[in-house]
Amino acid sequence: MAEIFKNISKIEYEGADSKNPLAFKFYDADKIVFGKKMSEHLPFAMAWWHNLCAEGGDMFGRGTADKSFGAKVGTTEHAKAKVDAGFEFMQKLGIKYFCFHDVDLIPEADDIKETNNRLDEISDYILSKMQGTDIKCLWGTANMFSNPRYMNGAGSTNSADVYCFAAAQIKKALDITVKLGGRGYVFWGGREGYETLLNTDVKFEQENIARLMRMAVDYGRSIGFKGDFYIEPKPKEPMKHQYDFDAATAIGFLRQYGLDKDFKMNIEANHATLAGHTFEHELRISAINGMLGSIDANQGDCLLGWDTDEFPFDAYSATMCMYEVLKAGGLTGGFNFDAKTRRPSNAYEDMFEAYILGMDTFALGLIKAAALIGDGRIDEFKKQRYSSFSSGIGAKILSGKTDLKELSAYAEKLGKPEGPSSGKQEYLESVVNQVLFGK
Ligand code: XUL
Ligand code: CO
Repeated sequence: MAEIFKNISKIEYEGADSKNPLAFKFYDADKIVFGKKMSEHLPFAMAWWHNLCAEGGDMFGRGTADKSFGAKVGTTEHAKAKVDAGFEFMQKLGIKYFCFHDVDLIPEADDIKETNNRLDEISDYILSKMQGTDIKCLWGTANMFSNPRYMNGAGSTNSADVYCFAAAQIKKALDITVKLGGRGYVFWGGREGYETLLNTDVKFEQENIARLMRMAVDYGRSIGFKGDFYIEPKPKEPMKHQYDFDAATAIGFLRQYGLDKDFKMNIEANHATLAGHTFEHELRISAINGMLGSIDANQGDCLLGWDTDEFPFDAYSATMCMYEVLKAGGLTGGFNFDAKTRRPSNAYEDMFEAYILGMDTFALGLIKAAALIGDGRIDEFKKQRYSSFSSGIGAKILSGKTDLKELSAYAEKLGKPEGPSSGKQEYLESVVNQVLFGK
């Protein structure tokens, strides 16, 4: 088969002093950091939709990038050319996973039976490409937001017929995910929300979404899917309000409907910031609830109010992310670059340079997070900060063997509390800078 990215050879690690744009400066796959190979800490994935499908169109102009890969767009040959391009791309970068929506793989037909036939054919082709490589599927999902039938939602639709189409798409996407050995299955509810409460029965819609998720779990388990289901929280866009607003909301929803044993979170950095949170906040909330599953690695622009899906460049943010991931003991999923090159970055090299940037940023984040933990000052400070609960009345509170009467008597005896001690934020921030930039 003809090489597609002709002037680009395998991307190698050349180190921080390299000036070669097509080399890794920080990502050194086999290097041991914090007890494991970098590649084990960082199971990177390629997002089929941005990398192989999106041509850079926006609301004001059409695409600028050529993603035909030598075939006529919209044909079976094109679907296969995307697979060829994707595998060549992943192999050249040393990426071991990919993520997909059903309709990223093939053009959707008018009749769902025909769509499913196309999905069977292309997934056979992907499977044949996987053989002889170490490339695997990280997660699959069904696109239940682009087709006009989902204008009122998928699980949250007012139309029982449309609900059945959502169910059919999930069933097929699960079949393919299992066929390709996927580690996870994602629900991102882009249309699961509302534009106005005037026409919306929130309780009814949420119960119907939960029913659909329950059926997905039951079907998935019945065909041997052993991985995690994920909710990918996002507060808004395209809907004004989305039910999976943030990790805390999604975790509450899963617990309410008894889905928390089968689901974890897929946290996307840009979704976190749209919800008014930091990336690390969403990771922390997921981790402390035992639900940190996977990550959509990208970044937003704090000056813009929408999901810009930029390749991660912010080394502070990546460090804070990897600090949370290391503290949580790693991910069961991976790091999917749900990110697109900027519209004017329309050359093949830009696709590679974007992934090099993303992989290097997370490698840097990993190295620096390990250094922060190794330095120990932050963890030690945090431990000390709560030390009044290690003995005396504090320990009694933690044991649960006290009550308001006893605590009130204790307070009256003291008359006035000591402290509390300084939070020392500025000192801790300077420790971070020292670890990041000191020699
Ligand atoms: C949309 C988004 C999706 C999900 C998968 O903001 O992040 O691409 O990752 O449907
Ligand atoms: Co995403």
